[in-house]
Amino acid sequence: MRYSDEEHDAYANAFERDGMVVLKQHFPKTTLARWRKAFDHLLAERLQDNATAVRGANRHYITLPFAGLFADESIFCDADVLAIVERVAGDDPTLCQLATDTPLRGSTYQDVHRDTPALFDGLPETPSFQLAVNFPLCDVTLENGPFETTIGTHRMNAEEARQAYESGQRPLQAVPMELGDVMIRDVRALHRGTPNDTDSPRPMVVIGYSRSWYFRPEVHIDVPRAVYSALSPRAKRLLRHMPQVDDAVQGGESYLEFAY
Ligand SMILES: O=C(O)CCC(=O)C(=O)O
Repeated sequence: MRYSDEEHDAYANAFERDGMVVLKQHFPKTTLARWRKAFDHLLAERLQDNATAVRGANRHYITLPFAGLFADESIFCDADVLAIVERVAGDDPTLCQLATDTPLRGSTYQDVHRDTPALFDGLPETPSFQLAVNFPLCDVTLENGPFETTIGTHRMNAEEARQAYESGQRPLQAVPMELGDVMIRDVRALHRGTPNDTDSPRPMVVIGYSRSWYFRPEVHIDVPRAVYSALSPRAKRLLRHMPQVDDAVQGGESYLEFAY
C-alpha cells in the first residue's frame, strides 16, 4: 500500500467534491507495457472480426479476456484503489467490468453523457454506486484523444448537471494522463471521448466496481474456473457475482447502450 489512511481519506474527500481523482504514477509502466503489447494483438483481431462495440466513429469498446496477464490481481485488487473505492462506494464492492475504450485516428467528439441512469428518477442524486477505474496503455496527450469530464456533476440530477454544463458553470476539462496514472471516477459525471488525431490507438482500460448490492446486467466478466481457483480470497470475493466458465471467452460485446 502506497498511501496512509489519512491520504485515502483525502482522496475520498476530493472524490466526493469533484466526482473523480487521479493517482499519479500508480501502476508500474513495465506491467502496462506488457498489457499494451497483448492489447495491440487483441485490437487487431477484434477489428478484423468486427467484434467490438462501436462507441462513435473509429472508437471501440473491447472487453479484455480474464486470463493470462489481464487477470492481474496487482491491478484489479490494488489496495490503494480499493481503499478509495470502499470509502466512496461502501464496503465489500463487486467487480463487474474489465474492458477498454480505444479511439483511433478518425474518431470524433462523443456527445456529452453519463454512463448510467440515476437510481431514482426525479429525486436528488444518491451517493456513489458505480465507479470506473481508468488507466491508459500509453501517455494521453491533447492530441491522442484525452477523456474530457466536468467536475462535480456526479451528485446533480441529470437535468441540473446538463444545465450546469450548458451554462458554462461546469465546463469540460481534458484529463491528460501519463502511462501509470490511474483515474477513479463516478460514472454519473458528464463526460465525453475526444478525437484521436494520431496514428497510434489510445487504449484506456476501464475496471468497473459496483456498490455491494448493485447489479449491472449490461456488463460482466467471464471468469475461467482455473483462473478463479488461483486467486486470493479478496479477489474471489470481488468476483463473487461473475459467471464462471470453462475457458476465457473471446469476442462478442453485449454492452451496447452506454450513454445517458
Ligand atoms: O475513451 C474515452 O475517452 C471516453 C469514452 C466514453 O466516455 C464512453 O465510450 O462512454
